[in-house]
Amino acid sequence: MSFDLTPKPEHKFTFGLWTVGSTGTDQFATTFPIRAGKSPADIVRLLGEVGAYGVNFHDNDLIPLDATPAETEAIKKDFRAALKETGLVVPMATTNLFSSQIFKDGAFTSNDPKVRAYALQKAMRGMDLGAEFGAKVYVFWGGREGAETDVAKDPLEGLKHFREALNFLCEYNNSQGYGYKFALEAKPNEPRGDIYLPTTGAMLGFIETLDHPEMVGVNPEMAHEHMAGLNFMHAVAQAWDAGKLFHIDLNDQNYARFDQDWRFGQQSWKQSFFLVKFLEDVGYTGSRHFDAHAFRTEDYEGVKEFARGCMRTYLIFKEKARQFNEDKELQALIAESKAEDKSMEKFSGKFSAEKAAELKAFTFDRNAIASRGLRYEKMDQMLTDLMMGLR
Ligand SMILES: [Mn+2]
Repeated sequence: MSFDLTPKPEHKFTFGLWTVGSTGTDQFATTFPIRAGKSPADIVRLLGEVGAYGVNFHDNDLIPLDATPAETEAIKKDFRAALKETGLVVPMATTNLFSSQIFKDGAFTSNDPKVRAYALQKAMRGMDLGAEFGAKVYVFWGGREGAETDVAKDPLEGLKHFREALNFLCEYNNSQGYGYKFALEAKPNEPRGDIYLPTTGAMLGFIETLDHPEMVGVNPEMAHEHMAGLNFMHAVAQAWDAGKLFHIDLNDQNYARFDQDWRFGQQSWKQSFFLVKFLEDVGYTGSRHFDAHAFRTEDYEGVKEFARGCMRTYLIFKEKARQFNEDKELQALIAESKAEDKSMEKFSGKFSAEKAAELKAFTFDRNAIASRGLRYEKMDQMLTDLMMGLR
């Protein structure tokens, strides 16, 4: 093997405190903790040891919900010291608007105005905390912004409340001079029966209805789109095309299952390959954030293997993408499949009445065009060979 698989700062590999810090309980609390909890500072040290670039947090990953001011200051001091010691940065922060019973029917979209106001307060305090550690991206994952039944909760009202909250927080961002970019993360369901704005595409449509659409983009998560049975890379491409790919959550997942949050590349080699190739080809420069958990079978040595594996697999696919792009035979077949034809140029691009008239009058040989084999079978097998090290 001739290529370097060592994670480096320029790769922008980040993990959440909640990812490698997971104690292995599941979301239904049917299992007890498997690993003893680590302090935020010790999680930073673990990430430093495996070579990560950054660490992200929810407000309550760092500061427990009911911490006293003295406890809060002590935790921040330790955390800051660990960042300094390891050189890790905090590119992203977010709010936990889902783990407290007050959010049983949502946060920003709750029917109860007291809950909505509390959620806003919590988000502002979370933004203060993130800014204190230099975060520039603020993620919103509305885990409980949804319903099990539409009998009393109106999705139109929900969207209105969600919009009002984001508009308020955009103004707060400006008033404090934080310079955050907001990134909305979609998920189709779990923990709610249905979560509003269930896909990245839905989020992209919603963003255009906000007061400050330029401040708001998306944080697509691989597992969440796969839960919905969708092609993740296609969602990411749409976000990129819209100039809205502000952050990305990498992990893995079997299609149409519960939120499995596996190590990046564990399951879906090909989808992961195309995703990495996309990010590298377009020149995405944001964080490659692994929002995933080690198996519940693991001790902290296994957690380190998990974290190293996420980064290693990314770098393997990055190298494979380079090989793909430099594979002359493959590239020739791709070019051939596009059947460049200069005589068609007159029909493309901007509309004109003359062009439309000429195109309407043109005769196409439909059978001849359709009879051409595109050789996708050959290329796809070549990709398999390439990925398996046979090219
Ligand atoms: Mn996520």
